[in-house]
Amino acid sequence: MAAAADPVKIGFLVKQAEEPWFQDEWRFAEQAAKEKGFSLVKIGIPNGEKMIAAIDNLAAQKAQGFVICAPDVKLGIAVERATKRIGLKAMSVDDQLVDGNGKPIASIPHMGISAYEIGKQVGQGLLGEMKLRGWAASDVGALRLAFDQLPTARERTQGAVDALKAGGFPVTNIVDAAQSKTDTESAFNAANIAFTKNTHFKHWLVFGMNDEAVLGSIRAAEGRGFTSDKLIGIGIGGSKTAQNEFSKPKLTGFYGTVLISPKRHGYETAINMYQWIAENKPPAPITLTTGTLMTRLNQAEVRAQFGL
Ligand code: FCA
Repeated sequence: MAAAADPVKIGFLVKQAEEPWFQDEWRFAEQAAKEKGFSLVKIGIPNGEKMIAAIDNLAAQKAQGFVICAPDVKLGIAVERATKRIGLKAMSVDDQLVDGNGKPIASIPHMGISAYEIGKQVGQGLLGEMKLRGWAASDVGALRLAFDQLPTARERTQGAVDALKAGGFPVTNIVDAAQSKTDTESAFNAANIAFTKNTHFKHWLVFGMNDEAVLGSIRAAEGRGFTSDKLIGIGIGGSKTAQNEFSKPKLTGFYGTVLISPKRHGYETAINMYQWIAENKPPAPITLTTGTLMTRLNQAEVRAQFGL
């Protein structure tokens, strides 16, 4: 175990290092490291084996703790065991770690998004825009990109479904498409199958767990002639994936996203971990962050509100 006088070293482990959201989290964690003068070790952990190797590696480097978004939340017990064995502090970000019964692990503090509420904002945004366009609900399909094995993903899309239902959208027009992974390509493939099976809709609403899910589906819909006037997609995130879409000269089906805060999730978790290590001040057991609907029109304003 590291001695109290050792310089503070903190790991930041993420499941999908190539995804802009995680790049942003790392960037803000770096900011915290500069400010507080600790060193930050960033490691991508695409699977359980890499995750365990990364934790061992941190211990060997005399790190005192880490922030983690695990490749599978069911690895929770493995994380808890590893941290106890080698005396490292752990906090989860984005995806809350669970035990064998699917129950959150109490010894690991967590910062995540208020998934269900944010999902509701997605659903309300889709309905609002659909009404503005005057579409008859009977002509509209709503595609739910599903990754139900991840609780935060399931809660996000459930929020959207409930908002659609509450707004009178016909439940039978909601179509599920299960992604095998949480990237754009898997979403593209899943959406393609769903569109092939449901050719009777004139318009589509699209939602999913993040911007990548929605973007992949939008690309699939566009490939079938659903231009932006027939398609409304709202993602969750607001990092580069969404910004790239918004900066295209031509409108795409990617109408909006609920902006969430990579600054809070990156900077704040790193600071929390630092204070736990250096000042013996443990993080709050659970912190849930909020989001705001962002479109091409209000993006500058909303990003500014988030300090981005
Ligand atoms: C999950 C998703 C990411 C991001 C994050 C807040 O980890 O996989 O895309 O939405 O939650």
